[in-house]
Amino acid sequence: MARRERGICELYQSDPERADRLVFGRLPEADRRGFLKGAGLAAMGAIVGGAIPFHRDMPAGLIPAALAEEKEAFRIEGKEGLVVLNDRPLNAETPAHLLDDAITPADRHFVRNNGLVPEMATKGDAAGWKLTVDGEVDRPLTLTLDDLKTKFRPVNLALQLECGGNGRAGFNPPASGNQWTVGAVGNAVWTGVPLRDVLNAAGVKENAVYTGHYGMDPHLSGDPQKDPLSRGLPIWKAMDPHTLVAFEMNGQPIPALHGFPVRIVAPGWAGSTSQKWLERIWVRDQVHDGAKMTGKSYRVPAYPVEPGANVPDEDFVIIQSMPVKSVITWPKSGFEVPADNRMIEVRGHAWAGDRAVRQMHISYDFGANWVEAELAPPVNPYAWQQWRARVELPGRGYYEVWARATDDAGAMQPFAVAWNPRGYLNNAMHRVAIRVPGLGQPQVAETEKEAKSQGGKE
Ligand SMILES: Nc1nc2c(c(=O)[nH]1)N[C@H]1C(S)=C(S)[C@@H](COP(=O)(O)O)O[C@H]1N2
Ligand SMILES: [Mo]
Repeated sequence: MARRERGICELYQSDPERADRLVFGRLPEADRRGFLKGAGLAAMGAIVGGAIPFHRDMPAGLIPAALAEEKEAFRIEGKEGLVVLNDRPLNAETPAHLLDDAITPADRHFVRNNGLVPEMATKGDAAGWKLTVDGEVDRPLTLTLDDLKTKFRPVNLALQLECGGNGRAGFNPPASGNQWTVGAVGNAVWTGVPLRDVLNAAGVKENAVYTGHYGMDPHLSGDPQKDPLSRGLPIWKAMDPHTLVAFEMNGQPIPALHGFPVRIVAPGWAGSTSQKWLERIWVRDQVHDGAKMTGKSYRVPAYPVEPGANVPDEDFVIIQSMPVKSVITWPKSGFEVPADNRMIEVRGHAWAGDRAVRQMHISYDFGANWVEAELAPPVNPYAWQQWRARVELPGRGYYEVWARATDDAGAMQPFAVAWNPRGYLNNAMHRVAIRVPGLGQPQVAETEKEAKSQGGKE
């Protein structure tokens, strides 16, 4: 197969015919039906594991279900149940109901790569690894993993990490990029050294304003001169004691996909600022201008724009803190509640960038009434918070449970979020479908309406 610059899923979305050609070999341009002839048909047969009797009716550009289910490219070892959005670079999100744990296990933590996984990470051998700290510092440093672990005081923190593009699938007109729904978020326990302590050991000069981070991941093109991603932080965020140079995830060496041996964790900010496979911290006297710091990458217009607007690059600002948000992890969307026992528990997590969540509400009548949920404090700053509520559905029918978090500045999740060109920062409320099956007349009884008209319950 030819070297692919883009993943199969993305390619099938944007150019299905070209994707077919790449996967199955040359195909006649004009005749899309019955395209599977000769070598192409044989190749597809080999891939799906058998001849295809109805190949004449198989639409061009269709990813065969067998390929989607079986092939390595669509499954990630150790990440069962995650939905792969792209295989090159690798991007996978977690279905909401698999995010139920307070601490996200590594095998359920979403993956977002901009380039390829570096060889050192795949091999899991940090022997040759070094971290350089240079630029606007008094004493440039070179640290081994051992130096990091022994010359500084490590901390353990549960930290929420959310991709800036989580929720992109909800934008209209659609924004290009991974079509994340709700699952590009996680909350693992990270062990590491506060970035602040590393910077202080090097001595940050007065004129420093930003850090620039470099990882070991190769660019998709294979060009060693190019970085897939090099992000940074303003000095004040780099100096926050919860911003870590981490070397363990949930008590284990960081898995290859999550940045082995060492990564930044800048909790509460767009996930892109949490540089994986870290090898250099360049302290700068200007805002870092590495790969995907400029243009429209991880940036949004400085002012509200109408959907579909064409906004000039110079009007974009860098995304920093993520907005208040929550996810319903139970019940799973589509859940059926028995008609004779309609009391359900609804639960999930909530988080709010650099802030804490102050209140959590749920509605099961499309937002007409809201019930306050029990909300736990974070186990430490920047950990997501658990919430739960018990509600009794009034009778048979179709319901949606909506969840809405409010942060400690009073900001709430909206029903729908304002559009932006690259589809970032979608913190619209999560909704799940619930059905109470049954025969007979709907029982969303007059009594309910009466209760409300007599002053309401909530
Ligand atoms: N070196 C490097 N670091 C990176 C990335 C990358 O592509 N290369 N992706 C970033 C993005 S966009 C996100 S959302 C997070 C995802 O972290 P995870 O894959 O551990 O969930 O890593 C960030 N760090
Ligand atoms: Mo991201």
